[in-house]
Amino acid sequence: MTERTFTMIKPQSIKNNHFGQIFSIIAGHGFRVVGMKMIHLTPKRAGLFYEIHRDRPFFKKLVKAMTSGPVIVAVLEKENAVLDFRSLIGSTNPLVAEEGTIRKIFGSSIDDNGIHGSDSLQTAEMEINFHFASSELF
Ligand code: IDP
Ligand code: MG
Repeated sequence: MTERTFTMIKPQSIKNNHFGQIFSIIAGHGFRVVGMKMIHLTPKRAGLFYEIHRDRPFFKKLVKAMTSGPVIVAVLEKENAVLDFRSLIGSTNPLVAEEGTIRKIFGSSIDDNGIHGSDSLQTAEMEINFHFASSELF
């Protein structure tokens, strides 16, 4: 089934100028970009985006990292997009991520794993609606 998933290129990947290579890998795996923009999250918006992690010990550090510079948010479309994209980015911790995954190639630590991907169809829908109006999707 054709699905949409949500991704966010994290600030470190923008600073390192890795976003071009990252999108090249994404496109090479058959994902079509149906929406994309560069934004700078406020601490409030970053906190809301990661609401489910609010009580975790790493929450403050996560919000700080996610607001340290602009991010690129994008909506990707493909058959089985949600699970396939999670496979393509790899494990949360780049140190244990599978060879060839985006986090393995471009991430340096669990705090700096380079990219976000929605973890379920329901989360994808929420995250897409959090960042995009339907008029911004093609
Ligand atoms: P995910 O991004 O693979 O879905 P989540 O568990 O949803 O992983 O965590 C969201 C983000 O929070 C991660 O991408 C990572 O940047 C950060 N994070 C998760 N767990 C830890 C941790 O144990 N220490 C520091 N940062 C973490
Ligand atoms: Mg997650």
